[in-house]
Amino acid sequence: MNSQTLKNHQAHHSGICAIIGPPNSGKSTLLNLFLGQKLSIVTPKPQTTRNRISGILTCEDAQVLFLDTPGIHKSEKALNRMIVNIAWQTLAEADLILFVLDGSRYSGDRAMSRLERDLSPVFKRLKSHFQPLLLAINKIDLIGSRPRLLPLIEHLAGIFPQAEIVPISALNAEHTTELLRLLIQKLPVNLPIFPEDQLSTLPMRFFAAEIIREKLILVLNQEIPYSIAVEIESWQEIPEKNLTEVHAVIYVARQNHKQIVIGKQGSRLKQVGREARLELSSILEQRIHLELWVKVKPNWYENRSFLQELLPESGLT
Ligand SMILES: Nc1nc2c(ncn2[C@@H]2O[C@H](COP(=O)(O)OP(=O)(O)OP(=O)(O)O)[C@@H](O)[C@H]2O)c(=O)[nH]1
Ligand SMILES: [Mg+2]
Repeated sequence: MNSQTLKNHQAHHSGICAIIGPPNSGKSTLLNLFLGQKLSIVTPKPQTTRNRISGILTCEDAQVLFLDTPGIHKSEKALNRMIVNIAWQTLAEADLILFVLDGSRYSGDRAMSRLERDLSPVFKRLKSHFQPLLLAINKIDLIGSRPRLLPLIEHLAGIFPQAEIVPISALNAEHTTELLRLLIQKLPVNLPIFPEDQLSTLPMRFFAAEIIREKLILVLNQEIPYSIAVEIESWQEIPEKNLTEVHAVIYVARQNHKQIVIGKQGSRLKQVGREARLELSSILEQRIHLELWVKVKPNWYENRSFLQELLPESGLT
């Protein structure tokens, strides 16, 4: 069946949807909701996502390759600039752009000047992309009365007259089905690209490293979560035992961070290991033997070859 035949009968849409927006706006939460499964890590701290995360949604009339991206923000730090670059680069590959912003931050007093201050350079750059644009105003569950959103909606409609604007709550799945339907209709009429049971283009070991990093971010404070990297050193599947053995290294940037990550008598590291193992085990439906090591790699975020390994899509050569 070719795409013309599909057009004449029930149209099947497929394509790439890039999910972008400021840090902490709920991009990864929304991706997970669309997929009906947690794929991208989520924490209350900004700059959680560091890579481009692919998630494939297959339904009867559509297949969407979602690309969740790191939050776009301004920073002097090389690592942050690299991860923001990953987000912008992703747009070039997308058929459709889904921009997610935190509506609760832009409602109420002085909200529009805050929006201008935070996002006007981002909007300017976004305007140079010509793909269809959907603007999701997220976290509406945090906004007491809906009319408080009107100035934001009007403002966004003024900047992006062609865009669809949809207020949603990714946390409570409010208006997210409507958003997904809209999004699918805007994708090209095309056949599916991936097998229907494929959930991502990334390997499981990548997600294992992310799960460990998520558990670390959740137990650590201040700047430490931002100077941690996780790498899977070995991954061995032993089918006859229904077991996977995973060895992972947690890199910290400073000697004194090592003890903080390990905790008193290893308690913090044990907690992280236990939580990551349980999550991995339930995803893979098998037993997991997880070993974690903490290594000091001084200022790893300035080490180009290490960064290249860690963030292969950053464009670093
Ligand atoms: N109240 C509320 N909280 C939300 C909603 N969506 C996401 N959150 C919360 O916002 C925080 C950030 O969510 P993420 O999905 O990690 O945000 P992100 O945009 O992927 O963040 P980065 O990866 O850092 O760019 C988490 O604590 C989420 O639970 C929502 O609709 N309502
Ligand atoms: Mg994220």
